[in-house]
Amino acid sequence: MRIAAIDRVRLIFTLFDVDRTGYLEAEDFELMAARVVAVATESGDAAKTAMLAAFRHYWTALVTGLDTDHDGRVSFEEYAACVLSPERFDAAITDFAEALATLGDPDGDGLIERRVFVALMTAIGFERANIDALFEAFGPSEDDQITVSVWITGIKDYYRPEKTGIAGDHLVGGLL
Ligand SMILES: [Ca+2]
Ligand SMILES: [Ca+2]
Repeated sequence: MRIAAIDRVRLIFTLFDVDRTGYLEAEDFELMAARVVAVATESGDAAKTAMLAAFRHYWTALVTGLDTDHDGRVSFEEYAACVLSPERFDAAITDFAEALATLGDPDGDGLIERRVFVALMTAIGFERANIDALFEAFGPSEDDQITVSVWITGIKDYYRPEKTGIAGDHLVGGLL
């Protein structure tokens, strides 16, 4: 099955509409951020604060760049336009990717254990089978860890429409 960027984007929209209003709103990002930070039990305050800021940065970028009807919320049709000009969201997505991966590395050794990865990705709302498939695609070490940099690259690739056959497609597989 060939996963297109629009399928990846659709999944993110569905997960990020935390309160199920059918729109992305500031509140969704607060709810999501709280949920993600809540499972990062081993992380320090600086990493949690950075994650909260990254979620807000991402929301601000989306509502600024995509809310074409200016109703203060982002519909799926509005959101889907992000695949047309992904470069506008590079800074916010990089910020988000780095904050999430940092949260996944509480001991700061540059490596992420599967259980921490699973906890964070489950908090975002992905299915366990998809999370494990993604972790495998990232090529874990013998002691079942992936690197922070591989995860950051994986997150950024996920949002790049020209990328196909990427590790992140495992998050979408089985859901379409
Ligand atoms: Ca919503
Ligand atoms: Ca709107």
